[in-house]
Amino acid sequence: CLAASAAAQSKPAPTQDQRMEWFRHDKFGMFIHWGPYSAFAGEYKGQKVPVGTEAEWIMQRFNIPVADYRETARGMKPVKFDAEAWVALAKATGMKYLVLTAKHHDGFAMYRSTVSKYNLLDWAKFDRDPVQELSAACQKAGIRFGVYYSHREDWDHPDGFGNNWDYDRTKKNFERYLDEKSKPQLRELLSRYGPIHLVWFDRGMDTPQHTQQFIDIVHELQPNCLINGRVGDYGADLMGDYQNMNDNGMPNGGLQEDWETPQTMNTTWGYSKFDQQWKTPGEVIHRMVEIVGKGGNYLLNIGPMADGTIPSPSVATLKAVGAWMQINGESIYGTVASPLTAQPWGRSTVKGNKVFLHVFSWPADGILRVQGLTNTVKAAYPLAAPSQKLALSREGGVPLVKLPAEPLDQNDTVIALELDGAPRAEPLIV
Ligand code: H79
Repeated sequence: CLAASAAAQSKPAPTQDQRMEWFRHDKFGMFIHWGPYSAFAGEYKGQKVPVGTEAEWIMQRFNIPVADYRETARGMKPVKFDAEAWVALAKATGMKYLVLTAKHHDGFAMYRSTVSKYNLLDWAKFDRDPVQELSAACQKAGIRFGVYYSHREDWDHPDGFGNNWDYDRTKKNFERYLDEKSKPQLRELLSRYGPIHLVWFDRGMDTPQHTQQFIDIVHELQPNCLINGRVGDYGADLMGDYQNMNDNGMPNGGLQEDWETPQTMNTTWGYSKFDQQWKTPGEVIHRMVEIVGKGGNYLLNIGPMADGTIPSPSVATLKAVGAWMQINGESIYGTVASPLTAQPWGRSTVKGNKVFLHVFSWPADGILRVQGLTNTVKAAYPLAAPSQKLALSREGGVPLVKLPAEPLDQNDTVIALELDGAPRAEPLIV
């Protein structure tokens, strides 16, 4: 009886491996940067945020006074916001998780906060809660929902980090900001919206003590929730569940820890009406394959407009990526880092006894040379036409695959190889 009640009381905390399971499988998520900066759209009193830099930093870049920024925030009316349509787009793209900026550095909460009136419902009098709606839509669609929360940086609160144009740096009481706003808001997000699968912190704490306080809050309220590596940014050991690359960063390869890279579709995270430097579907697919082939996750950002419209070039690109994923998703989900390095024709991903060859540029002679692979190859076929078995041979130890006459996809034709065991590679020059 005693033992039974003890067991009911203290369910053992999940191990890190258990918490990480979905993340390791899912590989591809949608990041959403959306807040009052979206209403500025890259311009303040005729001053333009340079294309190639972060439009969501407009308040800091032009030292916009809090009072001014707050006026624009008050006008945010996302009448076209459609949580189910956003989640449907993520799903159609093949994304498995979604992370919304619940509060970015500007300090504005995109949900009903009782901690601070500076939020979409109380401040802008928009009577809908995007965190609630997206959380519900994600649950319905089987997408994992996460929140971005700027825990250290806050340019609205007098004691928050970062705003030294309105506030005197020497008079700030950072602990007060943490106690009054940052920690209580994190608690709200983790206790009011059902399962939160990931908290994505940014510009982390500069002491391990502060970092641990935020980790403890997450573990207390949602033991299964993941915490990204940027919860602490002081350069010591990783304290989150996985490591983040720099914004838009790509590792050379060979990372031991779990990792994810956040990336943009143009060059900004928050919406800018000036930035039309969109990546093509091919570029997005090639990045995804490189990231996943190096063992990482791809968190790809959209920057909706203030009214809730997602810029149409990004929608078109995501749909094209989704069409490719529909056919080739098997070569992305549940894969692990490939032992093969980049090849003249493309890259590879690995799952069990299969290696997926991603052919970005079609060899002129129609023969695919798989440099470095030492396994016996049992069968080869395109993922887009699995019944089409491809002829195999070997030349000086290098496996050769006779390709179909034409690429089956203009960006990436995936050829699956069935091997005699897990893929092995000759030591390659890294
Ligand atoms: O949320 C996104 C970015 O806002 C955030 N991380 C991603 C996910 C971020 N954190 N730090 N940074 C970006 C570094 C930003 C530095 C700069 Fe700037 C912002 C360089 C240009 C704009 C500040 C303002 C320094 C120069 C101008």
